[in-house]
Amino acid sequence: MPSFDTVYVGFNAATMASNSDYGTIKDAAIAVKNGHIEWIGPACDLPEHKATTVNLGGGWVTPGLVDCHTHIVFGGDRSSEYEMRLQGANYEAIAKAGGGIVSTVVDTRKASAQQLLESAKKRLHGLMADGVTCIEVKSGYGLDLATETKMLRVARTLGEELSVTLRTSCLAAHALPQEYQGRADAYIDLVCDEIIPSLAKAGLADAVDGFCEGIAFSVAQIERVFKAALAHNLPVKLHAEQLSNLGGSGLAARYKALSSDHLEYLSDADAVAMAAAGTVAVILPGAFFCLKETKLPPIQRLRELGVPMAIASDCNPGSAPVLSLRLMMSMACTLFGFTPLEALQGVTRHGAQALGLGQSHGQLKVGYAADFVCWDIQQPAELSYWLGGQLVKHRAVAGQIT
Ligand code: DI6
Ligand code: FE
Repeated sequence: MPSFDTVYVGFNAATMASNSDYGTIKDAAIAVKNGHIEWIGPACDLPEHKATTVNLGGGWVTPGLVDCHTHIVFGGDRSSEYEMRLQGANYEAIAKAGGGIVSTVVDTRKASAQQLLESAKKRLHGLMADGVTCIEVKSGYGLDLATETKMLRVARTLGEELSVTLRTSCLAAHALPQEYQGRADAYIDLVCDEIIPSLAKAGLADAVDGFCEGIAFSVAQIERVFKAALAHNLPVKLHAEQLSNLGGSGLAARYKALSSDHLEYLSDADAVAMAAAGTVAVILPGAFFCLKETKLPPIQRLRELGVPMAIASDCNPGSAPVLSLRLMMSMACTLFGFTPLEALQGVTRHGAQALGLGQSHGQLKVGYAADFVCWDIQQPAELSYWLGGQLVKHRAVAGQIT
């Protein structure tokens, strides 16, 4: 007789274990052992066992949602900037005038770790309530060693204190701090020679990210950051082609990046390079919407090339104050032409792939983490159909309902 810790029954499952459909199992059962899926299939085929059986009482179970791109740790807020943008000011002009990312840097440097933890917890609770069980959290509002370290320590604490799988990224190359005005290459020296080595040594960064853009860093500067990351065995990813085309995604592909994110201005050649490199395209509809962007990311081309497309919240105080990943699924469908299946793939298997967790998360499959959500819906497409509402019935991380 197999030994399970818990067996869940009473739901249909969208396992997402297939590349081309929901991987549906009607009237399914999931057996959990040591936080992992030990058995999954139709309840009628469940082997005899002695474990506690929990009936989830109907609905659909999907893998827990993966939000693979967030900036949830930060000080202050930028609602006044939002009001300025509504009056016609633009994001790049605000950034050039000392607002934008750099203003959040001032507030994040001032905030205590405890203040950062408390405010980030509230945001994370919001995302979790809407189905997130796995999240990536970036630094990037410190831009000095002490504050980048403080941010990633707070991120690690979030992962320890809340029931969520959490991955961190060092985004020291996010913006040029005030004290380095006119000396961008000197700041990149600091990032490569001090910040990345120190965070890597402390085990605080799981990956290294950057912002390749006119208002941030050039391809040549980001390449130096990537070299430093690889020297410390850290995988890379990039914010690229958000506001203009600099070719950052081609660089990301050359460095076998986990993902290249935003991509509204992605060139065809760079899309082809991403496909060849296996780099995930992370689509961020919240930033597109909040900045009233009109240039669409080349979704049809990415689809044709077979580039895995993930969807994330980009939760941040400037361009995307987003606390619902389901809302991003809806926007990906309505604004970008995703199908509801692609949207669910984007926040499960492809989101996990973008974090290097494709072999352990984002699918309901034997050996994978027993992270799942039971939704109060009749059809999986409803996950990108409803805007708002409370669709989560149960949420389990490592097999424990939380
Ligand atoms: N792109 C973004 O969408 C965020 N960072 C980035 O490089 C925005 C960050 C902010 O405005 O605070
Ligand atoms: Fe971002």
